[in-house]
Amino acid sequence: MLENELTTFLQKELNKELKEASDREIYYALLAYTKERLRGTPDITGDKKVYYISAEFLIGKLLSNNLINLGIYDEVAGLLEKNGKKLSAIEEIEPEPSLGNGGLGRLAACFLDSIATLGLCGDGIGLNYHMGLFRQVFEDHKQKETPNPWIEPKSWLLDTGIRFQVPFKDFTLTSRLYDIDVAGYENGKNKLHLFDVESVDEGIIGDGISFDKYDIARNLTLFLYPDDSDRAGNLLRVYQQYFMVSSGAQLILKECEDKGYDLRRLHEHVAIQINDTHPSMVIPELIRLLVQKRVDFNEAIEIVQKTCAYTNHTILAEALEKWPLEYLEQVAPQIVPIIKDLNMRMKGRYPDPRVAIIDDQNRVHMANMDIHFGHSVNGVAALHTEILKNSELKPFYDIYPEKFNNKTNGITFRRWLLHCNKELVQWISSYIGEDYKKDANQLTKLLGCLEDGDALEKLLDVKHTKKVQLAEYLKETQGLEIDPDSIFDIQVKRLHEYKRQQMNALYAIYKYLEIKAGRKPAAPITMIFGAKAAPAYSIAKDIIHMILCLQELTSKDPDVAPYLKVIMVENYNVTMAEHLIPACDISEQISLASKEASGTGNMKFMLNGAVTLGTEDGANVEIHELVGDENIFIFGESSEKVIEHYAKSSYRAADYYIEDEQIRTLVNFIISPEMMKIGDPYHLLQIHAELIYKDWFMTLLDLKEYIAVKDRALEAYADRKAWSKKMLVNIAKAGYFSSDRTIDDYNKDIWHLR
Ligand code: 26V
Repeated sequence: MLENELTTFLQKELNKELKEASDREIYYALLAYTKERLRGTPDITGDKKVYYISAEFLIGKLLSNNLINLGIYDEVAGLLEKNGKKLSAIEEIEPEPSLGNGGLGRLAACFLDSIATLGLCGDGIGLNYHMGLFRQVFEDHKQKETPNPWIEPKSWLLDTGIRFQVPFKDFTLTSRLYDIDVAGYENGKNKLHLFDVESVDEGIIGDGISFDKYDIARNLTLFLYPDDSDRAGNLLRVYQQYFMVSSGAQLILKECEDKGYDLRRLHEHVAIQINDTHPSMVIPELIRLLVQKRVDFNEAIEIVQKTCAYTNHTILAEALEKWPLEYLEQVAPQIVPIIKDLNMRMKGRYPDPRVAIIDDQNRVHMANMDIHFGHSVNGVAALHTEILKNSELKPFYDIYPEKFNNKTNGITFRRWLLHCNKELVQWISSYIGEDYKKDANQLTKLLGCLEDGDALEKLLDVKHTKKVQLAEYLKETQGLEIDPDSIFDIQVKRLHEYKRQQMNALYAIYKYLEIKAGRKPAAPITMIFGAKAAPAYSIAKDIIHMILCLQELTSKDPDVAPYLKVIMVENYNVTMAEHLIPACDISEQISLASKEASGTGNMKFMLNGAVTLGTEDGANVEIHELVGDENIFIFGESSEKVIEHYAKSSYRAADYYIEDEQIRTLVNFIISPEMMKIGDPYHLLQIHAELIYKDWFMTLLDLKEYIAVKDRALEAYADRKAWSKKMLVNIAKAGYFSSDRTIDDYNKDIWHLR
């Protein structure tokens, strides 16, 4: 039935036979068809609704995801195949919206999928950045940023016709609301609301990603987090944030009024989840709007407090937003008296300066405002929440122990298993049936196959197939050649010193020198990196430079190339992740303990049968507990010891460099003639010096143990049967990390919908 309907629709849309149409034509026809199907999917309704406000929604491509959630993927793929077309090729046409930096934005996207899948009434609120994050290109072994336009005349965006006025100090802008339908897995639909400024102008973009930072009316929704290294860039960020929350708050109140709710009972109908501090101004803005609607000021504060909840995603002080009051005065002076009032109330009650909203330098601590004037504060993994309670936010925990709770992150299994690894889905289903697709905990049934030699062999075959597919994909899209019979060791995530890509690069140097000395590995190794660096983060860019130099060095050296390949994929994004993750053998999760709040890539890799090589950090701790010592490779200093090092300033990288010959050799290789010939001496010297004199994230502290444990992991890979058991246990225990579980926890403890 669907086949007939779809054939008729496509033919009408294409104006020709399906066989005769190009992939691009078919993509647009399928887009139109899928939008139509989404339109016909019932809205999820409820007496209470959650609004997940976030500056980032890293939604990835939507076609396949929507087809899966609408339950029509197989039929569509089948029909295309009958006509000599491949859905996978058609997917390639879709531009990827890059509306996020990394984990935080991708988490928001996974959450929307799970909220709808669980049938909970809940929408996302964010911004419609026309260029998203930049597109990364490599030139002279360096990252260059270029714009990444993703909005085509035909896209997933629906113009709602809804407009709001957002008042700034010197002018007022009109916000336009665009929606993207979010279908739950075989369930109804919610919405992602993306606000755009009516006067935005792509024409003001100059070289690369440069533009006039002062022309707010034209630039406001051009880029995600434009360069924030100067005042103008920071102000633009505040403009974006206020524009988002004011539009969002107006929408929330409008929806309540349209339904006839009493705004004094807002908290009975609305839950607002503040995703990190970027949307924190929603608190004073809602208070302002309620007062405008004649709610008493004190009552408005109470209502807003009962409505809002805050999620913390990092303990890194430099990432916790503290806006100078003067910026807020410049952008949205109408909320400044409210913030000052909130500050005075808390100051009167809690004189401890560490819990002040406005500090003695007149900076507004956004997280502090959220904690005082929200009803819940959560961390994103068990260890992270403990660190918040016991150190980073201890003064707050002492005041409000009841507000603190943990919500360990999760990932949607629709995208990160059903969509990206159909071969593994088939393998799993052949042993435990299909129930796990709706109840991820059922995956533990796979443990029954642990002694089934045939099942284990087939699992290895699935992995090999995905490795072959990845090799083909990288060859086609980036001209990179890798050997599917080598071990795929992968580290993909944003580039940050605390994630320690530099430590992994030092391992590559170690292996290179070992091979040069005649000590060849049992199986060839392919080390794959993927990472974007913030445009103004120079050390991160130097690390990319070092890796790209190692890529050239290893590939051009005939002694080394057959045994060790180092590659860095260009423009790592969600689509690339969908290809890399299913093909991975060793998942690198090597952040300095205490610094990675959770990680979510770690969960995606585990679900796809990779074995983690990691520190006891973030959700790695929970992965370790679930799979046991046998099925993970753990190394590194504990978070307690690391925190102690910071407290006592007792780590000195230079000591390790001076006292350990091996460390010295590896670090010095960065500025060896071999490397200098390939790369830019200035940048190599920079990163060399950084590692010896600063090394703020303690690379050298864990380096030796990392090398030893990584070597053990690579050796363990040789015992194929034992390795396949590790893979199986990882897949079987991944159910806990379904974002359906996470969202169910948020709902039970914080939102209380239904
Ligand atoms: C932001 C910045 C910006 C300024 C320079 C330094 C810096 C360092 C870290 C960050 C991260 C901000 C928040 C964030 O993205 N957190 C990530 O959230 C994920 C979802 O909860 C979580 O899995 C990651 O561990 C966490 O880093």
